[in-house]
Amino acid sequence: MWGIIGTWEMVEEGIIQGGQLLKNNAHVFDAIELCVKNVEENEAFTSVGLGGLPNEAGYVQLDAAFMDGKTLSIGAVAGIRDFLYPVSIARSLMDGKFNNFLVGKGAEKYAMDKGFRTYPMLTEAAKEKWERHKDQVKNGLSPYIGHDTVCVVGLDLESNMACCTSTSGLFYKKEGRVGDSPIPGAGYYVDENLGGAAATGLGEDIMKGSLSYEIVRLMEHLSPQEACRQGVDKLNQLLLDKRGFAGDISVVAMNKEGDYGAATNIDHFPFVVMTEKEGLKCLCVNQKGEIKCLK
Ligand code: SD4
Repeated sequence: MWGIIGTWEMVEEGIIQGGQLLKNNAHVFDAIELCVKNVEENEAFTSVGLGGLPNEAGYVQLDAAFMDGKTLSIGAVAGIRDFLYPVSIARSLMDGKFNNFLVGKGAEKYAMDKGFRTYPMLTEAAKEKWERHKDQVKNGLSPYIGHDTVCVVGLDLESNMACCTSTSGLFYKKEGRVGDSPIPGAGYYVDENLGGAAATGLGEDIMKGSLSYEIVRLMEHLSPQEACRQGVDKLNQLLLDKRGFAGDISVVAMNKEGDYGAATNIDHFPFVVMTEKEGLKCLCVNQKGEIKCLK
């Protein structure tokens, strides 16, 4: 059995590429990395990699992570700039026993030393949007728009599972701000005995519930769909009870059988999945848990 699931419509082409690899017996690491690289290098997407919207200081500040469901190895980078494929840097950081999660200058030095490809990640379009936004923010608009992390969970024919994330984070975030996406347990988690889950939305709130870890644990007794629904509903309610506000929270998950699920507390959360059982599906889920086919 093989399968791959990812967040938002932008992931469709990458899911098809990753799915093809899995079908041909590739290792899950290669399939999910290819999928996310496809999103990172596409400058049309304003929330991941090239073309990502900049932080308050005006540059694109990137976070990415990779996790192996067999060994629980984790690799992650946060707050790096001007590397084309942050996900590949994160993957390579899984290898060592120490120094698996690097931030800022240290992460950039590591990536340079390892020969990862540098690239000017701020496009003209993103810069223009930043210029316009800067003026609007002065007039009291919320800075936190234009966010959508790519998160992918995969299962290969040898039953290996892994997941990864990549994001430019929230538009106009403070310099140095890190969200949930590179944080294990919050933005992603995978234990191939159970399955994997990954989250997108307001990192500050997703972290408060260690949401991806919670969903993976729930998959011990529940289907991925039910685990996603319970995980999101519980955190959403907890945030409302304790703080009177819950930011956007959306998740995808897959288990070792290739069954999948998704849940959200927003009106419309699109996701894309390709499995041996069902082929390619572009779906969306709403906060009631209703799933619709997008095409
Ligand atoms: C963050 N979770 O940096 C990311 C942003 C995101 O959909 O996923 N938005 O908080």
